[in-house]
Amino acid sequence: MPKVLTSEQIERYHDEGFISPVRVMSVDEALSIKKELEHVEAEFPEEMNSESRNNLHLSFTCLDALAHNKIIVDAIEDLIGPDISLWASVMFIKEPSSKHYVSWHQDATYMGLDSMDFPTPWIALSPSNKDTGCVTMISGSHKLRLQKHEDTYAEDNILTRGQVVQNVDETKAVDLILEPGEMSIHHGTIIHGSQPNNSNQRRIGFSLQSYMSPKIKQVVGQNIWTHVRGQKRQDDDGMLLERPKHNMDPVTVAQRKIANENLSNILYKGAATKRSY
Ligand SMILES: O=C(O)CCC(=O)C(=O)O
Repeated sequence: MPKVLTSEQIERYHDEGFISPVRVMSVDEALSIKKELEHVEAEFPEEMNSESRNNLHLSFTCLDALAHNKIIVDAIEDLIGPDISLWASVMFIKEPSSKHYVSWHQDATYMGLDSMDFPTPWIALSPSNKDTGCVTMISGSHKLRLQKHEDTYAEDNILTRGQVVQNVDETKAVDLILEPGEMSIHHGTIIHGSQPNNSNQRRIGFSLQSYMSPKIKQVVGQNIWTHVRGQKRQDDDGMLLERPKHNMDPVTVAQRKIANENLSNILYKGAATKRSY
């Protein structure tokens, strides 16, 4: 018996490669997390900015709470079973009237894992729609398996390498319109991207990329995982990420630094250029 998702949603995840929308919390609750986030962003600009956007759940308790949110994790359990670890998290912010976009890509391409079958929830902390530059999915494209990606490092492309898949069947594109407090969940090989934010407000999405069972192994580089629920992974080499006891907890801030260096070594393996995120 699924805990949060309906059988129809689970079926859709397998058939189309994504589910959207799923309500995680009220609009007011999400906007109060946004407020808290913008407060810590202003207070600790070195820790959180467009270049320092990975694994922020290790620095700020409101994001740690999202990574362990019962509704999110129950939905993930409905898809992958009870033993769950988080690979990393990414904060995707598009400023008002910014040209920033995300090109068509598949997440699994540079993650260096021995499986590509894992889900990523993307939680809206502000309205995400055509105007603000919502995420768009190519329905069913997760069944294509990995496509060739060209690394462009295009200036306004906020993906690590500006990687892009060509010849995408855009007739299958579905815009994921989310209110604050709603999430989408997408598969590791679905082709997706997003357009610039043409509105006068920020578009903020927190991507928990990705939740996985301990059966999935890191085969390129070394990742440090956040244990979430059930059986712990055995491949942490003694390093376990802790949960921040308060904002900017020095223990987890130090762990974040190491985790992000490892992440960068994984994501940019063999790349000619390395960005700072
Ligand atoms: O936030 C965006 O626009 C893109 C998000 C994305 O590519 C992801 O979460 O995998």
